[in-house]
Amino acid sequence: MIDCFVGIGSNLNEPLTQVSQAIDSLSQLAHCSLLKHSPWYRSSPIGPGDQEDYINGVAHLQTSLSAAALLEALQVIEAQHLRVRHQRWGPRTLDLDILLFGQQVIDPPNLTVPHKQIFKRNFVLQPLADIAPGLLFPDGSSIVSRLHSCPANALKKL
Ligand code: A4P
Ligand code: MG
Repeated sequence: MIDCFVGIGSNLNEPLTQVSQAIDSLSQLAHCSLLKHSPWYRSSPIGPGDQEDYINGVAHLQTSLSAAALLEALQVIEAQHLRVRHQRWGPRTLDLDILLFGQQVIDPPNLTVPHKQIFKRNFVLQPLADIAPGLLFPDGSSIVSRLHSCPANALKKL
């Protein structure tokens, strides 16, 4: 089993309901066990134009799936939440990103792990630190040092 962290975000159609339902869906994923999830945070949007605030959090799973199979399973859950992709970094009902997949480094095109924006986003690093305070990234850096050097973006624990 591989320890995996999944970033959860929503800023459309009752985001708190979306992210809570996402936890239910993650807890039922085949070949995965959901170990825990972080508290929820309200965060200012990073991306184009006039968007609502996001609700963000992180889930810790153990899985026997490959990273590619897990991505497919997460995209099925996104689709169940009627996610429509219009615009990069645009508003969304549900975004599920693979933040970390064990200590694996996975290169593009289809999947980049660790997630390419992870170190710039406190709405990812803070909930990750809440549930995995001793975490080390594949490059040997710690969650504590990464959070310390992350740009501050408005973030409120719910
Ligand atoms: N993909 C590559 N790596 C991954 C990965 N590690 N996890 C590919 C998941 N998917 C990954 O993703 C496009 C493609 O990225 C997928 O088909 C997959 O093959 P997408 O979710 O359709 O597109 P996107 O989310 O619009 O683009 P991107 O660059 O993934 O955006 P992010 O990084 O997900 O950011 N502001 C706040 N406050 N909170 C947020 O949660 N989220 C975003 C989206 C922007 N601003 C935000 C937030
Ligand atoms: Mg995404």
